[in-house]
Amino acid sequence: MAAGRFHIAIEGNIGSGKSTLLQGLDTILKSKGKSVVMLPEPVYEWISFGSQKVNYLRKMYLNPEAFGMKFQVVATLTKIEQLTQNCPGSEILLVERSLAAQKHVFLSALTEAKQISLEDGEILDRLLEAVCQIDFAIPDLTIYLRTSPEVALGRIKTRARPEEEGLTLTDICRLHRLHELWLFQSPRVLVVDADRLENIRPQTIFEDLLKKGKIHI
Ligand code: TTP
Repeated sequence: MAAGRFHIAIEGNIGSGKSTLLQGLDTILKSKGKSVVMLPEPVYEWISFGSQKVNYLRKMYLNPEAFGMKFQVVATLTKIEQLTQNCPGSEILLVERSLAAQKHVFLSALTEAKQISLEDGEILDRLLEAVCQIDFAIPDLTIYLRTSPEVALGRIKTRARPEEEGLTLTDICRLHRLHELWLFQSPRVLVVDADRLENIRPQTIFEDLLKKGKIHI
């Protein structure tokens, strides 16, 4: 628990519904009088980074061999900046994805697909390994929105983020398998069957967390 805050991370495949749950839990916790800091994935930075407003997310999807490493460095940097901002007095930190997801899921996916060189992969792996051990990066509780790859891909297609239009079922299956290896059956993880929309209603998940003693309000 960093600086006395209870740190909740929401994980799951692309399109699993993390952002919606994040916002819903934020609203519920605030309505219970809690002081919450909510950190959505900083996608706006990834599509418009620095003075040149570079869209690294697009570049990474169009040419992962050339931009996979750069994109992951940008994703790591922006996540560290978010997590280390000073928010005095906040009781709960609600974060979309942890830094560990970048190591266990996205770096592993680039490595498996041979879209990153061995040298670059080792640099990133050591960087993420080191950063993931720092207090601010360690969640007290992880909520895993577990979707089937078909459902996740369906939601991605419906949402139609332009950068993601080339994503295939093979890509999503790989990300699904890496999430499963990392999170399914690990301690301190609440696994939610997120294929069914009623299961990812924030109120349902909030009540489940209370019932299972995962949070105390
Ligand atoms: P997600 O973090 O999955 O955000 P989302 O808005 O898709 O989540 P949800 O639908 O569940 O609300 O990823 C945003 C994009 O960034 C997605 O295309 C995957 C990509 N990404 C990487 O390629 N590498 C990374 O390390 C991270 C964190 C994301």
